[in-house]
Amino acid sequence: MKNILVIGATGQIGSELTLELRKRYGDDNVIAGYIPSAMPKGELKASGPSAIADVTDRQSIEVVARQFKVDTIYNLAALLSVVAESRPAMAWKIGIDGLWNVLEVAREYGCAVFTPSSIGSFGDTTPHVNTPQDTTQRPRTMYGVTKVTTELLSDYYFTKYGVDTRSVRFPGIISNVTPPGGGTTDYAVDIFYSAVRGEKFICPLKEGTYMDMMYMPDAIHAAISLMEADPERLVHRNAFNITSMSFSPEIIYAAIKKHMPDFVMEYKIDPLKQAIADSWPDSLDDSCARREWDWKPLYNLETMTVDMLEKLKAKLNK
Ligand code: AKB
Repeated sequence: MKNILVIGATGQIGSELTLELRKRYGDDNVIAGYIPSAMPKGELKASGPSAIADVTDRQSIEVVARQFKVDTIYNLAALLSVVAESRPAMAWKIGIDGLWNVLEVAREYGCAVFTPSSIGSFGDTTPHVNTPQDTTQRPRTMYGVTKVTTELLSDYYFTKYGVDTRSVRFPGIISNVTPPGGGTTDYAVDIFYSAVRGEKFICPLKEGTYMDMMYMPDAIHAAISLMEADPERLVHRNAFNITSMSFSPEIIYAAIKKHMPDFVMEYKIDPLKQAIADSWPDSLDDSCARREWDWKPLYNLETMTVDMLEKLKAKLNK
């Protein structure tokens, strides 16, 4: 039986991942790790144990690992790309000093560790179309710097100490539960909220700005299946390219407008977001993930759009 700690359990991915892990492994075996400024609420709080687990405080992670006999850690603590540019020191402290703390605890207590990387680990000099698994990674954002370092440090702990580290490069993640905060791909979530609220959407990125995206159920499925994968088959570890779809603002706008013909989108470009998006891939090649652990997304743009609109209408009483 697994005992799992999710660090960052109240965040965009953590809030849904924790509930899914509880369904699979039992409510009592999945601990929602949080920091005091982001306490679990509602179902997350009621359905299982929670504990303070602050990546910047190694002892807090160690206490939870010992108390709950943790054998697997999903480490989701990070600042997203746009926020990280305004708070680079904090991005490093959480992303890398924090990861170091998690890996040290994992080494001592024999835990497997999942720490996501991102399409943000690529940069201007990376091939942008069908970006290969193994290619140039020279990002110029602090977010990208922390993500490449995450990949390297996680690989280091695997080869040097045998810590079972695994990771994926998440694309933009679209969800109807917890909104993202401070990412470059956030527009692909915000556009759905505007559409359902009957508001005009002001798009911060130019027409023709392609990025990889994924619906949350696929992102959660990816994280769990990679951690369940047969280690003998894994040629790579940190981190696998994965994707479900690649689109630009006008394409997602058209997909929503098909169901909501009165919806209006206008452009007002945010130069920072645009520069970051331009440095990221247009589309990833995720064949290694497909080959090594049978990665296969369930949703495409159309099926995600239908589900997002339905769920958000119910959530916002529209
Ligand atoms: C961001 O936009 O910063 C994130 C990411 C793609 O890693 N959603």
